[in-house]
Amino acid sequence: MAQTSYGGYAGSWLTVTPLNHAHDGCGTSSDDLSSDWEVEETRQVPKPSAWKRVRNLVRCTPFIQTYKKQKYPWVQLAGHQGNFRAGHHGTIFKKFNSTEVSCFEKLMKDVLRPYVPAFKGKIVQEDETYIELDDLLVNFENACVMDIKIGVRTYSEDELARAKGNPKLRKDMYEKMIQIDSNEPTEEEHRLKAITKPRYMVWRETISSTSSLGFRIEGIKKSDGTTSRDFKRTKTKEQVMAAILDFTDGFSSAINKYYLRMQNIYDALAKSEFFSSHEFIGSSLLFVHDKQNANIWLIDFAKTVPLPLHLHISHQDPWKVGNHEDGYLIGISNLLSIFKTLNEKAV
Ligand code: I3P
Repeated sequence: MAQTSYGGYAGSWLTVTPLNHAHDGCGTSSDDLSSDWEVEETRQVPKPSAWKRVRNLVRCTPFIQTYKKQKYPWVQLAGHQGNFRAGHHGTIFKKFNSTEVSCFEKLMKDVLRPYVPAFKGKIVQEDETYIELDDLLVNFENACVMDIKIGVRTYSEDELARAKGNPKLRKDMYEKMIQIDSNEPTEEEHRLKAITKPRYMVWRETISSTSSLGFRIEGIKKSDGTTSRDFKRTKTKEQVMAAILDFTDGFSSAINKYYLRMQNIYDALAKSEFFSSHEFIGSSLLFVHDKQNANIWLIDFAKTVPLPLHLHISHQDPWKVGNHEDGYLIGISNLLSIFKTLNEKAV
């Protein structure tokens, strides 16, 4: 019942019972219209055309994944909508993104290989290019899924430079902002009814745990089929712990299994050539459990790029424009400590 985020665009993947929450559904959310709203700063913000609205609705329609006679309805909860489709036996197709493909090609030869979905190659279907990945959920029964985006920032240095050079106003991001805090926009932003993407992304990082803890919960799907993306203000360790306890409620062995897997991931990162040579932006950890099993994978590499030649990053030093630090290990260390505490409480 869950799905991954896609190439081309970071974002999380959760397959969920379709349309549980109207604001998480498709077609009407501002997420779906994001690129359609992009306008030059001085121009008036246009409304999306009727066709674009229909197109977005169509792209969001959930699909049915079948594996070993089980059927899973899939709806993408986070990130760019409409990027996935059912794959072959036990795989999914994700829209092609060259940055992500380059990562997967290297990851298949790296010590991180056991911690990422297996990459099966490229495939063209109905004039659209996809990558084929193992569906991480096929071996779970009625899977519970949580997506956590890692790192202290969610935009790349390139994106920031591009945005500075050519600032564009986003009406959809203004709307998302006022839904959470109508007092946040400046008078000028209220007048324009639009904000720039870096402005939104930085604010979003600050109100959630991204800037303070180096990760944020993006979405959770529980075993009863309920789903939530309502974690934009989940900021403190205590709030994160409460969300994880709720996520694992009734699954007594999950916390310990997650804790052990987090330790393994931490150790593998220390040995990984891929990790030491890349800047990880917008990449997530996908947590999946059922009554028997619990596992974690690294997913979403559409904004993970090779570091400039001869540049080394610690993945935990503070970020300053130009130093490429991503804070990935800050997030992993904090998550490890959270799971350690929860594990100690559980025994
Ligand atoms: C989105 C989130 C995504 C980002 C997207 C944002 O905000 O920050 O990571 O996509 O930008 O709208 P939210 O989670 O609050 O909905 P990228 O990481 O691909 O930039 P977009 O609307 O330009 O796709």
